[in-house]
Amino acid sequence: MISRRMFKGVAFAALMALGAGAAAQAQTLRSTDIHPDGYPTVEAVKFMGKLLEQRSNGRIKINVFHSAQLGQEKDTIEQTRFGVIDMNRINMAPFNNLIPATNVPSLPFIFRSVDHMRKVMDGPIGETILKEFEKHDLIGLAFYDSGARSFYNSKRPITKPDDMKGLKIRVQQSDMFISLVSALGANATPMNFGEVYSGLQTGLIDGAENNWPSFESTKHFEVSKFYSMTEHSLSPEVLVMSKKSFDKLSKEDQALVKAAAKESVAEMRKLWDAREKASEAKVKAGGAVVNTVEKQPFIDAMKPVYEKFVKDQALKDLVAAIQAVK
Ligand code: BDP
Repeated sequence: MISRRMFKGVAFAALMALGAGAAAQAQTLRSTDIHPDGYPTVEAVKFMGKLLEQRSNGRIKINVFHSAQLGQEKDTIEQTRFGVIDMNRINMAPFNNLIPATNVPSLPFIFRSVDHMRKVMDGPIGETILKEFEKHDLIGLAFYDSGARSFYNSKRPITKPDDMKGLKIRVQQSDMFISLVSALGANATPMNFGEVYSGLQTGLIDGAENNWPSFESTKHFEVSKFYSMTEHSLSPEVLVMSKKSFDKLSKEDQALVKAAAKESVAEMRKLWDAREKASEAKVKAGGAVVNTVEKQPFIDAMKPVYEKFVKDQALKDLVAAIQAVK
């Protein structure tokens, strides 16, 4: 026979267990991306979400708010730091002013090739840069590819640095990118990604710079047809988590999140490589006028950017370490 007292005790324990269960129960992380549904970065985070859901038996999910539903990149950084947004897939450039080390992989011509970039970002140098985010209430989870950024404009093909003189070129909100464009004699205009199409259309700006998939998905090629393959920056994408949100997870769940993020990188690259080709074909069919350039004059013209942004020893060491990766 169970006494009244024992029954009470059992019932209490059962309630507690229920409570604990509820606390560790289903939680959905809100992740932001300015790109549209189907874009490789958006799909990669969804892929990560599926892994997490499986491995946590459905407890942890990710809801990807694509198409800048939660705001433009610069604004979402603050919201992620405060924990209003749990995760953010964003380019390195909007972090350049806040986190000095993020300038390094955004630097003009720092990488010899995509393979070089992948090797560096996957290795200890990448880890060092991810760690830097922690000083700013963020957990750096992984880097994604962003192809090569090249200039496009509505006026003329760019074949040499001189052709850039006087053009009004939109850049991301990064002093380093302002300086990179200024080094060519163009006028840099920092602007949100979402405002570039109308900026081009109204003539507020003459051009911008980006990779094939972004040039295509934004339809910028419709209003800015000269796309010149300067390939001046491979500035990677980064996936970060709010430290506030991360700290709320158990140690085990934190490990799950970190592993799933890392595993989404290979998937992202697979999607990216295919999308680059598809976007190139689409843009060309859409009437873009594409030209190649001799890179050396651009490399030379952008040297002052290094002098200005790679001043302290830690950054100098990072640059040297990247260059030493074979
Ligand atoms: C795209 C990046 C995105 C940037 C955008 C831009 O994926 O994160 O914000 O360029 O130029 O390539 O703003």
